[in-house]
Amino acid sequence: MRRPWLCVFVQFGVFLRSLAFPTSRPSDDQLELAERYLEKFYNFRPNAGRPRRMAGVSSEGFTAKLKEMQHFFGLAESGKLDQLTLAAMRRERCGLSDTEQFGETVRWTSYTLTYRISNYSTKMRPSQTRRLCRAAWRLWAQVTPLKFKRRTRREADIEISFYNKDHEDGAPFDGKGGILAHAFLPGPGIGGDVHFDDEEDWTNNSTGYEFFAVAVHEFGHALGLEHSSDPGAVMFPAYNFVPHADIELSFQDVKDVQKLYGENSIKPDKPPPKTPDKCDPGLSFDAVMRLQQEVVFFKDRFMWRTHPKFKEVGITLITSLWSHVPMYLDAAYENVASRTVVFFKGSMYWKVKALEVMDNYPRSISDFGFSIRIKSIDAALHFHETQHTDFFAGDECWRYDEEQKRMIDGYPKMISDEWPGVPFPIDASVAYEGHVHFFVGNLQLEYDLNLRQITNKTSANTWFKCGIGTNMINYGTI
Ligand code: 0D3
Ligand code: CA
Ligand code: ZN
Ligand code: ZN
Repeated sequence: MRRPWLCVFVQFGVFLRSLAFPTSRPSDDQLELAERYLEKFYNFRPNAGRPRRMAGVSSEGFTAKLKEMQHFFGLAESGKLDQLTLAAMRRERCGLSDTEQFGETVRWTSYTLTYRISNYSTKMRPSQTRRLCRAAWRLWAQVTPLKFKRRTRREADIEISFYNKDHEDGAPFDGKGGILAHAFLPGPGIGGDVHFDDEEDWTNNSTGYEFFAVAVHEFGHALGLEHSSDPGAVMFPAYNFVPHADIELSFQDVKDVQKLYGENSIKPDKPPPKTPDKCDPGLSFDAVMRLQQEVVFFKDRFMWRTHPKFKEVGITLITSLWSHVPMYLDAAYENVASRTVVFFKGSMYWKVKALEVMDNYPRSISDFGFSIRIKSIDAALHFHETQHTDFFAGDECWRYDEEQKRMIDGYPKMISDEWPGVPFPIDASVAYEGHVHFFVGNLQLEYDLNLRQITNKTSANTWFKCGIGTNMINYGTI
């Protein structure tokens, strides 16, 4: 029998139950989640020879790595697997490699495919289910020569059903949360069939999962697509959609499905969104901030985290770490003293503590004391030694006193007076190890605070350690 596409790496059901009834000892599944997480992100190596589930339980390495992780997330450095720590790991699960690797490419040979909704969910009206399925197939049909037709009586290529727990295909569902659905690769019989877990809250509110998003993903599997490592792709292995956001196929999804079926003769009016490439010589940033030992770079829906201990700079969705922080940011900084992170977009700002947006946010940036003509800011630059934050807006610089919670007298000043040689408007700025780094387009300008001048110009993505030749740019005058 064919195996469905399962995402087996984390037992969310067990995890969710443990949240409701916290126990003092973590379960085997929680330990396994933590171990895998620390292996992947903190270079943790469990003691060789001991059984996997037991490894690391009492080893010092595990506790030390766990503390390192807790420090980064601004959690109590207990070295214990408490609920907040597990929640933070769970958010990052998207970075976990998908353990299921089939490798085989299978596709339908017919370009007109039929589907049948063999039963309906108890959570959604049949008409709504039909409408959402039609819309989900349309996304794939728009970029390929494929056509999808719904059948009501005769057997179809693709059977769509809702099931609870065991439904006799060797892959029982796990109740609310965890696995949301699965699908079989193209083929006869059960091949191409899609099963949804009917215990999910299939609604469009923020607690449930959007049926439409899951359907687009599962239909991708039913067409023969594997999981994608691109966090911007619909075929990314973990659900990471922002509530109410428009769901669309990414550049990678389109490329993958067109490899199997070719293009649609009608070209789309706008190209699918591309996940930014860290080695693109034209790469620019929306915002850059220091976060404990890391420097975090923001672009569109994504961020890169450079940690001195990580060998590679990885890309993730902003929402995989901070679920209610907006994308396409203007500026961001960490207030080290209060352990809060502040994000700016347009006229609003969001304050985040221990990964959660604090109550009553977002709020208006007028709180900081900007004049009414400042509709948005370009960049924020925090100095934790002096508790000052400089905000850049057009050709102006505003200096804010974090202790007094007000703008310092005499500001705004012209950037050309306060930061001589720095062009405007800037995209982003960050202070790191005694230097200030300004980002303007695909350039990074290093500013010496003592000399009060720019001392170095490099490409904006210098931090990403891209190979020589991949980021050759013209450093001409700006
Ligand atoms: C799944 O259930 C996928 C389905 C999926 C994945 C990404 C986008 C839409 C649908 C099985 S093929 N993944 C699990 C998941 O994301 C790991 N569960 C929800 C959660 O966040 N806990
Ligand atoms: Ca489930
Ligand atoms: Zn099934
Ligand atoms: Zn999947």
